[in-house]
Formats: sequence, structure tokens, C-alpha cells
Amino acid sequence: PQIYVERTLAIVKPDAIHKSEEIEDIILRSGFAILQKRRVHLTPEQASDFYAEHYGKMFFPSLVAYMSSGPVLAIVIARDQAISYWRELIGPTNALKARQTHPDCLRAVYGTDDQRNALHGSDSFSSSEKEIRFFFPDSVIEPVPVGQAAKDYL
Ligand code: DGI
Repeated sequence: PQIYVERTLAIVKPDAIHKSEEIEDIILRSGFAILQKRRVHLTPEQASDFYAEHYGKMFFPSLVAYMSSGPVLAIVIARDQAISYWRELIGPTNALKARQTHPDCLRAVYGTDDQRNALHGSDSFSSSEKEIRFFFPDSVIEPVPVGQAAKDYL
């Protein structure tokens, strides 16, 4: 079987930044490689750009204030089915509800409520590529012949 390595963007949000080493350990133990990492304190303008799709919603101003309230850790992580697997690991958006329905998910463990939910994960291939470029604009990913790379690892 062919194994396709996929990458996605994880963000440790301001409320969980003090747990980022622990969270990186979990990422690695869950079969991801960490490709890139950057700690950054977003300005409100940058946070607005990152969450532009939510512009106009009621929670947008507080989301922007929260995401720019302290440093975040942006991490590019990779494994097979990275996008869906990381979303599954972090769990539902609302950390408070997640505690009832998905008590082992990372948002249940590290988050607090529907806004302070500790972690971000891209929700699709196009958003992962866009979000990786947002935090790592200069990164160049060399194309690899997938069949060859897979053969090397099997
Ligand atoms: O992809 P997700 O982060 O799970 O969820 P999303 O893209 O719908 O929303 C982005 C972030 O916005 C989410 O992580 C937390 C915040 N958010 C979403 N829905 C609500 C919210 N914040 C508040 N206060 N209330 C909401 O209903």
C-alpha cells in the first residue's frame, strides 16, 4: 500500500501556551513529525486576517482579542491523514461540551470553553496550505516523487 504523508497546521493558543511542551510530546507520540515551529504574538490585525472567514460573526471581536492576548505556537505537523487525524485528536470546537462528549480529546483536557479551546487544526487541504503560508511565508517544500518516497519508507 502507498502511504501519503500530509501536513497540517496546529496552533497552541494563548490559554495553553504554558503546556506547549507537553502538547508537543503528545503530537510526536501520536505519530506526527514536527516539520516547523514558530512562537509568535499576533497583533489584532494578524489575528483578524487569520480568522477572516468569521468576520462579522458575534464572537469575532472577542476571538481576535483572545488570539492576540499572548503568544501562540504554530506547528507544522505531518503524517498520513494528518488533517483529519489532528482534528479528531483536538476534538469539538467547544471545549466545555467536549468534556462531556469526548473527554479524552485535547480540547477537553487543555481548553476551557467555546472560545478558549487551547488548540487549532486546519479543517481541509486548502485551509491547511493557506494557514501554513500565513505563519511560514518563506517556507519552500521540495516536491518529492511520492511513489519513490513511499518505497523508501516501506
Ligand atoms: O475549526 P474550529 O476552531 O473548531 O472552529 P471554527 O472555525 O468554527 O471557529 C474558529 C474559532 O472561533 C474557534 O476555535 C473558537 C471560536 N468560536 C467558534 N464558535 C464560537 C467561537 N467563540 C465563541 N465565543 N462562540 C462561538 O460560538
